Amino acid sequence: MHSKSVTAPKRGVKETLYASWRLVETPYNVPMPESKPLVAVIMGSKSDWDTMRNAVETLDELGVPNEARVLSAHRTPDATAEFARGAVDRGLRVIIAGAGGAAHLAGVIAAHTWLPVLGVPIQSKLQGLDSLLSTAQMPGGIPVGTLAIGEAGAKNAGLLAAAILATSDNTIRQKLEAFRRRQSETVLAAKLRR
Ligand code: RP5
Repeated sequence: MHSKSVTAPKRGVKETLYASWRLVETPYNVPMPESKPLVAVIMGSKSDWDTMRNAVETLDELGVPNEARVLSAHRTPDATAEFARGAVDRGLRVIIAGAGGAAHLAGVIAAHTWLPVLGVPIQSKLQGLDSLLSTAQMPGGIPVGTLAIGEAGAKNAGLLAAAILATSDNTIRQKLEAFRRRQSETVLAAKLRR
């Protein structure tokens, strides 16, 4: 696994212990030690990273402080609940959760926090239909905003998280508006070969 040390900001002993996982850069654990994360990108397995990195890259492009990590509703149920219960107090404002197959991660996280939770169904052995249905079909009372299956869903989860934050953050709003302008210009500039 690729790993690269990054410079740790000055912290107290407690903070250093708590934040130590964020100070080592790996493909499955993306740190932003300089900024307090507003969005968490959680995935059920490291095998989800190729999909979920689209959410992280979109948030990075829009300058939204974020963190990414693996937590599983089934394989690490206690750590998942602990993360979700502590999310508000840690300053998180939106949680993106991607999982595949029997995809309960987004729903379980939503059960433990009132923060907006955006679910990304991972492409699976059943083409992601199992992931889509198990993420989207929440009982009334505990919402999960479910995006499209796969990479488009992960990218859109990043954009939607930024849009939620943009309602109260002018800097993110400007970056989001600029992103949309650039996207429109690219589409309108498309040349078709005959
Ligand atoms: C889910 O099971 C994960 O979100 C992943 O999409 C799927 C398979 O996980 P691995 O067996 O690849 O770890 O919980």
